[in-house]
Amino acid sequence: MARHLITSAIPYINGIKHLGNLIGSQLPADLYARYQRARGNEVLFLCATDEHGTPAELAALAANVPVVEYCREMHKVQSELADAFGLSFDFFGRSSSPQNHKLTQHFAGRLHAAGLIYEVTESQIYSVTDNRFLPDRYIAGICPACGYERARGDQCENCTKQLNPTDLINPRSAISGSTDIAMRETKHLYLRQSALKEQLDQWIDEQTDWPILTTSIAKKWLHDGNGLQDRGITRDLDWGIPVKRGAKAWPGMEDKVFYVWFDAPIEYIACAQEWVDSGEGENWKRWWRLDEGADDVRYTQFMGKDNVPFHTLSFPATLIGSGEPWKRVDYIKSFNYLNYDGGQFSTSEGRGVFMDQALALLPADNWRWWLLSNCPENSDSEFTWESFQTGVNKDLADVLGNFVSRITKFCQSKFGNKIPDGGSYGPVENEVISELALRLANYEAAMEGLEIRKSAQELRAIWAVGNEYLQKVAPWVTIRDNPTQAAVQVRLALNLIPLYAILSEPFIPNASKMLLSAMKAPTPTWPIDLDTALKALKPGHVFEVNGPLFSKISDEQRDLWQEQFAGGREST
Ligand code: B3M
Ligand code: ZN
Repeated sequence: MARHLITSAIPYINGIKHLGNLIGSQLPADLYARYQRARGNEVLFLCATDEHGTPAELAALAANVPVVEYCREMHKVQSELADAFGLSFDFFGRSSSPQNHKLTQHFAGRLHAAGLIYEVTESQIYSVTDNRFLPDRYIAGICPACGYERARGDQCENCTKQLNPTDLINPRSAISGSTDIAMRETKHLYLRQSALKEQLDQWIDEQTDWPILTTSIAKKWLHDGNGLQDRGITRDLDWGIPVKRGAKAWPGMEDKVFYVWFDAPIEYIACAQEWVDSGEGENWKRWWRLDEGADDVRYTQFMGKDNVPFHTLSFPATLIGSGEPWKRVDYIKSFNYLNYDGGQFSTSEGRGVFMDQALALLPADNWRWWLLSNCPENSDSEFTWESFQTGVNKDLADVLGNFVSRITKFCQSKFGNKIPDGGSYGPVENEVISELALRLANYEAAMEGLEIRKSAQELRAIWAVGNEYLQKVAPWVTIRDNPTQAAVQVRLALNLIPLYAILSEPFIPNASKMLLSAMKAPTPTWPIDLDTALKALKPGHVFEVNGPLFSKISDEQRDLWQEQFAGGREST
């Protein structure tokens, strides 16, 4: 039995996530976790909320609640939405947990002892009106690259360029809007990533099977310009993990906290500790410590492309620099962006479809299927209402749903609610089985290789085999002259349903559950032997026909939704 540690990038706490966020990390991570569990492998699937940094403080300010309370509430909201989307985390932690405080300070202490942290006195933007420094998103202004008026101190949301607060034109405070801004000196800690460049470079070179998107971003940061830059890992903020060396104070750093990107990846480890401390897990070290049994773990991370530098360079630098035997990632699956109807999804502008809104329209499986089968894997992709309608209507309703309802209804009308007896496979049945065997192998290879769109295509093709078979043998015709022959046709087709259920489960877990319960079938297990699987429902086995599995989206509905969502939502 293989052991899989799987983490999704941890979503910022600042509001409900949109579908672009969801498909960029959490949903594909869930697909993989479900697939590996179904194969009988041991899986630890972790995610958390990313609660520090300026996004959290600003969102709390806008909501007019203390940041501690804001984070507690939003963690609950995000956790409930994750459940409703079927995200099967073994634990959904919080980067503000005591475990993460302690572990982050521990890493800082180790890095300091190894000579990998140094102090820098630098000029930073200070708001006289607000009486504080304005790091990252506390500062807004005009993007020097594209002219966008509401660019933030860390990044322009319009053109995605990474920025420093001092790059902005006409900077203003994001808290008060004040332009009474001065430069003041402040002291910060820097992580000497440059000292680890050789080791990181070599490690990235060894990852020959990683997606190009992942390695090309890592290589760019390693080699562009002056090579890998050291990074500031502290901020002048109140909310965050206090700067300490292990349990000891850090002289001169008393009023500062660690930068959100320093503590957020450490939460992957702390999350496993939270899982154990909550009483759900037993031993986090056998997942994370190479000296305590983690050497046979395969660790896969999922994230959007903007997160890649932090996972290929900064976080590994923290782990390597500690000098301790921490498990490092084996495979990084990264994603491009999902766009929304001719533009970008945007949290701050409320543009696009957000997780809560999506579930108010249709069950999670509809969204899961469309998002996964159209995920921005090799390039950006785009959500349009028309494409969504097509995915739901054609794939789910016409192919899978229609197959199930056609064969169950036909059986019910001719043989009753039970698997009919008699007859045996002929050439057509054997052909169906060979085609399925081929497609199943393709599907497994694509899932193992994390080629998500390809897996979806193979799955769709597997569903289509059922319809094609029915079309070809036409049991409704066969039954007139040869009821025994019709019985074997119906029996084979009905046996495809539990097979489809297990293969589809990672994509559409609820529909899969409904199919298994309608067929009163035991969950088939991997490895799938088709001959056995397709005879699992024996003659006489009783099943129950339920309502349609998926409803179609009408043109009117589609147009209505498109219009409703055109205005955007109030930003959260
Ligand atoms: N919260 C950024 C994001 O949600 C950040 C990821 C952290 S992963 C350690 O895109
Ligand atoms: Zn810009």
